[in-house]
Amino acid sequence: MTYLAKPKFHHPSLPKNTLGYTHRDYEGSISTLCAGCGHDSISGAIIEACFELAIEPHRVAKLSGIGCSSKTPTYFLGNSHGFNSVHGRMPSVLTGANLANRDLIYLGVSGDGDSASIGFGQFAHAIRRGVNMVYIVENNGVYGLTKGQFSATADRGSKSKRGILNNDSPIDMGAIALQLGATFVARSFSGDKGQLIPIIKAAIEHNGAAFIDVISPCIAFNNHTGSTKSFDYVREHNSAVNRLDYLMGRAPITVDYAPGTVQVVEQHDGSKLVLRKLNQDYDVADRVAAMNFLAQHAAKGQIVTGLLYVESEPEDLHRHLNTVEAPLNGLGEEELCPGAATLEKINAGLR
Ligand SMILES: Cc1ncc(C[n+]2csc(CCOP(=O)(O)OP(=O)(O)O)c2C)c(N)n1
Ligand code: SF4
Ligand SMILES: [Mg+2]
Repeated sequence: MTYLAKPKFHHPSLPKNTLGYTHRDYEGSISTLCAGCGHDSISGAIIEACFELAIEPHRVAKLSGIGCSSKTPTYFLGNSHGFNSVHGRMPSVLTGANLANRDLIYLGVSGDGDSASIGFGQFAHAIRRGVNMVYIVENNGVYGLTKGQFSATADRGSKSKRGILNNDSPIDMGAIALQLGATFVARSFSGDKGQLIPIIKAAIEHNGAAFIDVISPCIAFNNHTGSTKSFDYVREHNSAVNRLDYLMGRAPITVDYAPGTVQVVEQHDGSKLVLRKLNQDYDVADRVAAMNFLAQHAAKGQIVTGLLYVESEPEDLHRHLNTVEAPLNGLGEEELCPGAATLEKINAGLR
């Protein structure tokens, strides 16, 4: 059996969002991952974020590759569109779907193996093209599904469960996403839902390539002493730069903050990201400073979390390509087939 269906019963007193939906309406099948796997907590955070944003489930398309992480879309948003693609190929499938229909919210879920090894090129091009999506890497430093080989995000000097040392340099997915031009970059920890849920909400509302690297310990193969992706190690070395208190619409900020303790980022639609600063010098609008900050802290063995970078006026692939607003399946024959005279004109321009 590849999945276990959940009973349909809803308790009448479950809290409802503004659409009248309960959390159950955003859940999926019962997880078959190992009990305690970090990935299940990320699924829980996605469910909570979509519930709080009162998103219509049919407006979401979940896409993934192959891995324990890539299995997780089965365990949330059971009423949404889903496509479980080939190992490392999620980004191109997502890009194609997005180009065909820009009206959906695209949620790409991947693993460190799926995105930093076989799918590294795919990841890079989807980010640099500015595909409007939320791209989540559930990063455990190993290939969990194939029994714990080091992945490309494993730190040099970290030890496998069987005592083997990793000698290769790690790929920092957050740093790479910054370098590639992602307009929203965050890092979080599966064990910190208070940080992760608002980040996911902000990423969903962002109209561009939003990348979230979530450290998500694999309790079966990478949660031992010597691992730098274990629950204990991440808790001890987590250096959060900010907390995203809330994300709201055009309403004014009513809570008082001490001067200099928050950074407010206004979005194109008038909504605001209110960031409580934990590091006074950190500026989420400075891409180059963010890259330096990550590199300096990585050299000290620290894991920088929080919203690392955001552009308030992002552009996306549709804007760059000047595509039609309407989903392609909504176009009629007239728009799709402009006729022999137009074709002749195009051909003439190529001669
Ligand atoms: C083309 C191809 N190569 C290799 C595999 C074997 N394989 C399946 S999952 C996986 C790695 C998954 O690692 P990751 O993306 O980190 O996910 P995790 O299980 O750790 O969540 C590999 C190598 C495959 N399924 N397809
Ligand atoms: S093997 Fe690791 S990544 Fe896969 S379900 Fe188990 S704990 Fe999670
Ligand atoms: Mg992995």
